[in-house]
Amino acid sequence: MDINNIMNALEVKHPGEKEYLQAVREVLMSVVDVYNQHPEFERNKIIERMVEPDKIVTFRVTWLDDKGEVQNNIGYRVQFNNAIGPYKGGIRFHASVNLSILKFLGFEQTFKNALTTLPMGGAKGGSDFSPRGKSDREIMRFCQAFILGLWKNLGPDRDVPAGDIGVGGREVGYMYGMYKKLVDEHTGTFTGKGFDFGGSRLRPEATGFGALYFVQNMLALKNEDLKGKTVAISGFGNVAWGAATKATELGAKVVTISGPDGYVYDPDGISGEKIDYMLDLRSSGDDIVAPYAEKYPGATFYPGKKPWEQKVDIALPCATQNEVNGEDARQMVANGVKLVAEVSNMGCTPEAIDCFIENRINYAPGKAVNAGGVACSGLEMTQDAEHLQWTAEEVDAKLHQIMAAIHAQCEKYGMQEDGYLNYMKGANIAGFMKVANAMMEQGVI
Ligand code: 2IT
Repeated sequence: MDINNIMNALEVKHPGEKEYLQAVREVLMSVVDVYNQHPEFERNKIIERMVEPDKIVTFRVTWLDDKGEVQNNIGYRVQFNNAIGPYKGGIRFHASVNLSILKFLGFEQTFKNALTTLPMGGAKGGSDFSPRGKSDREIMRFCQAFILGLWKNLGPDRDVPAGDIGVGGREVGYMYGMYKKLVDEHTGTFTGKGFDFGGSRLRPEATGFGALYFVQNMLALKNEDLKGKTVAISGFGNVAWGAATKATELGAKVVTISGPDGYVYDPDGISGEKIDYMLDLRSSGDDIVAPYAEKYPGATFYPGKKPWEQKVDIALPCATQNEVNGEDARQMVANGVKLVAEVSNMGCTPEAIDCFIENRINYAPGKAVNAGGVACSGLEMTQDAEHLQWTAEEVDAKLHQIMAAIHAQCEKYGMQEDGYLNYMKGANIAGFMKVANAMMEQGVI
């Protein structure tokens, strides 16, 4: 495989799609050696087929705001790869959403879902609609209009969406309600649904909880655990909330959260009711964390700054892509960070990842660390299909097993001769091999 040739061809076809090209390059760099040992992959153009989405749907979403004015947004669904199962992946509502971002997310999702051990293909969708400052009724009308444009492409064995940034239980409820009305069947074609209508226990917590179970596995390999460790978390959404809850439960002290306005440092630890206060901040719809420092005077708000400047043992980026850059990474290394686990998708820039790996920091990528979210979605699909709902204990036990299995795959493919575990390489190769083998066995299609 000639990575530069492939990347050049891709750049000509998809000019300026920087997040997508970044995600593809990272995977190609990780898998090139393994790929070259399989001439049948090259003959069947596995890479060329894998980096291109199977299908992209774009549609206009027109809805009425509270003033009765007509609003237009763009809706997308990128069905990336269904070699190992139905398309599966979240929906993102954020002003920044564009095709490059959704293609990078769909590409990553394909490998992540492969790592979960469950039969799910990769997809992602969303809209440039910004939920910030919108009323509940506006959100509902937007969700309904979005589904009017998308529903024909979905189905329990075809494509199963879920939440992502800007899409939580409320939005999934509104989207699923409209979907159900249109198909006139209660098929469970969304995950992240409310528990009363087919949702899974622990789905809201699963991304954050799973991430901490993964971190436990990373630490266990070094005969360490979370007790007494300080943790920097970015973001203050659903994922940050789940991660802070579990980190605290396991004996660590979470000292930061962040928003688009800056970050909060709380030396006493963000625990108990302070964690739940995050949810109040989120539901206010303002998208800022500054009020935390007014409510809890022991904390300090740093406007316009990132939490990575604080000295901590563990850093958990939980906000969005490329939130840790090379400069941040160098500062974290200088401050003696011991472990960095991306909970956001592609949370670190390539420069930051290089810095962590060069310095032998215990670093793991999002597609391994945050896979507990979509894994729990897979468990929700199973529960819907068998018309049963499991207890939180059953779901949690499975989540533990799945995160341990993902860690084992990283270890199998990422352990270097010098004893450094390169999780990025391990996760990329493990995910790639599963999808590549499935594509090979299904012929040239
Ligand atoms: O990035 C992700 O894995 C998600 N947003 C969750 C996807 C899902 O289908 O649960």
